[in-house]
Amino acid sequence: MGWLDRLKTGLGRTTEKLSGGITELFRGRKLDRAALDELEELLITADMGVSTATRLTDALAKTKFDQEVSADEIRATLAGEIAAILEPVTKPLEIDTSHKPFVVLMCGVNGSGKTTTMGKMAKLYKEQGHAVMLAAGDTFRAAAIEQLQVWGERADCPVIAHDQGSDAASLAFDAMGQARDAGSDILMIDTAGRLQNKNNLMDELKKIIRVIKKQDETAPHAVLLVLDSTVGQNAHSQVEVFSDMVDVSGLIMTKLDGTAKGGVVVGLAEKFGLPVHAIGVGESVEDLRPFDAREFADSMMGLSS
Ligand SMILES: Nc1nc2c(ncn2[C@@H]2O[C@H](COP(=O)(O)OP(=O)(O)O)[C@@H](O)[C@H]2O)c(=O)[nH]1
Ligand SMILES: [Mg+2]
Repeated sequence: MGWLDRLKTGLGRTTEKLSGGITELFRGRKLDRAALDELEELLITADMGVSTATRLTDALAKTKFDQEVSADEIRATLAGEIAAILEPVTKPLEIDTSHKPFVVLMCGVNGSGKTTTMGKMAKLYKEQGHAVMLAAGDTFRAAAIEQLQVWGERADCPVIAHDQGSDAASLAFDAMGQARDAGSDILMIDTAGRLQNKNNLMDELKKIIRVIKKQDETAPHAVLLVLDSTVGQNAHSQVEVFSDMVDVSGLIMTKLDGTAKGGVVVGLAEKFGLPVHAIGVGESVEDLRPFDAREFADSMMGLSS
């Protein structure tokens, strides 16, 4: 299966809700106030958020108010508007090779997909010819360390790990040194995501960043917030919470395949304007890809790009 098919299949539940919903709404119908309200509600239930939903319906009303409209016209117009919202955040993660290593810090709540995404990215970067090192910075759970080691084997990348329960910052410090000694191009550092104790997590992340900067004051070069799309609107508060703790430089949206809430990506783009580097639509390496505004918008509306 090629990427576009994976994307379409992955976004299936969101597409079904949106595209299917639009078909139901617009059967030989005028785009009057009632129709706009119903459409707005549909967009909100796909987790676009209220302000994005309003913006999208306003855009439709501007050109088509009180006209007979087909579901296809609505889908095409919405896809265009959505792509326009997503365009500014479509930015693949650029690896600046003048940094050696280019340091990537992964953050996000437990279960959001940090370790898996890191493993997938490591494999992709490795295949592109970069020397990649991984650091098992979620020292809280033994399973998290083992999980990263499995990905390390799969991606054929060394994994720096300390014992469970050890200090994450000292692991990060050690990893920085080892990556430099080994001449690694990219160092990816995993972290724990225990948001239950926000202050502890904040202290831990800040300490990790402090020790990284001791070895390279320009690092970390990317701080990626991994968000589970199935949490819908809750993703907004996760962005706020993590942005308070660290300078989030970009987002990765995972598990778009498990939800009809794919609209959350659009709402996040509109509200925060943070780059969306990649999206995950399944558990395998092939299911993680750089984000593309047009592809995403068209897939969500059930159009073929
Ligand atoms: N369906 C699906 N599952 C995913 C995706 N990304 C991650 N997962 C799964 O989500 C679960 C939690 O991922 P993990 O990387 O351990 O999360 P972490 O706690 O943030 O490190 C694992 O079972 C992953 O396989 C995705 O894009 N789609
Ligand atoms: Mg993990």
